[in-house]
Amino acid sequence: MKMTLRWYGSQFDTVTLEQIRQIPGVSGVITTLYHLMPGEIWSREQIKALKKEVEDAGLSIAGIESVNVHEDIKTGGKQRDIYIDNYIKTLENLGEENIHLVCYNFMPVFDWTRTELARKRADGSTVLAYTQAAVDALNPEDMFATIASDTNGAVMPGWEPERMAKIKELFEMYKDIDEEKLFENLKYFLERILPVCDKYDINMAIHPDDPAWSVFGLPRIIVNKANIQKMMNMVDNPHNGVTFCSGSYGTNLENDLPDMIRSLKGRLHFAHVRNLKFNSPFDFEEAAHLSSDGNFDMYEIMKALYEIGFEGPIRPDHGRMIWGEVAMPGYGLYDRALGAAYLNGLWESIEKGAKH
Ligand code: DNO
Repeated sequence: MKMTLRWYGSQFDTVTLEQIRQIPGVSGVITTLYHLMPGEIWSREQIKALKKEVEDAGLSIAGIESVNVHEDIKTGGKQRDIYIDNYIKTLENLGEENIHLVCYNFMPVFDWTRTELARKRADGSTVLAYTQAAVDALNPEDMFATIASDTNGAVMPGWEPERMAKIKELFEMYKDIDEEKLFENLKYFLERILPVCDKYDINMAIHPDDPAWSVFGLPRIIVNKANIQKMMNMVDNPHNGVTFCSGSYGTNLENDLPDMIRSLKGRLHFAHVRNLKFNSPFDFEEAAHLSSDGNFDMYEIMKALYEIGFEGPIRPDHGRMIWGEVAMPGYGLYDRALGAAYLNGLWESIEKGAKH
């Protein structure tokens, strides 16, 4: 595996490439052109400039998170072919610049959903948290308002104000879309983009829905082992793979995370590893990465990745806000650096243990 950190670009991130470079064992970043909206073409010049900036800091681009998918593609709207053509053009430009991993999601309207961005834990740190009762009590517009007031000035991925301004329209687009239809639209999209992924050896890594169930009555499909198998079988191509995100699949306590990892051998292209602490099955908060701070056995998760011969990029995921840092919730430097060091430590001991 290759340890990386997510970086939103110098205009958007409080964390610098110089700081990332100093985290032991981190050699690459997972990044994006954060200012571009879903559906826009990423030009070669923009990609080249991003690459140069990262490489000048002594790091490499290990993959893109995300090239976002336009809602017309997810809903099978009238303009989907135009937006798929744009997506293909972006993939070609990434391929020409030697970038071989693209993380994306197929979540309707909202990307990840949390109900609190700064829940205080006993140690004084603040973390992202989710309570189903809060979602049930809010309508989507109010939900956006509560999120927007708590972001430490950052634009949260998937919750861009431009998109949220159109939230009613977006919900309208999904009124006839059920899970089956969403799967069909995903299939249509994948069938069109995979030839270009084959040509440039680009691994597409779909991110799970977070939380792994329907919110506000919207269909959500990338939620469990059976559905991932369905997604992979419907377009059976090794470039059609997944991002394994422990904190997203792990929201549903019925998902057996190490077992899911083992079932993804050869199709798991990217890993997000983090821990969750459950207060009840429908109230959880994002804990420190350490196993004992949450509900997941991080050793078993890393061991499963090791056992399937995972060679792709991995990143510590959302961190707690600690030591007075002010940053995008989940994406500060300090706790993610601790997470990277811990995951590297687990990996080293698993690897050496296996060789002895
Ligand atoms: C949240 C992230 C997601 C993820 C996208 C991938 O912090 O895990 O926004 O990047 O769903 O497309």
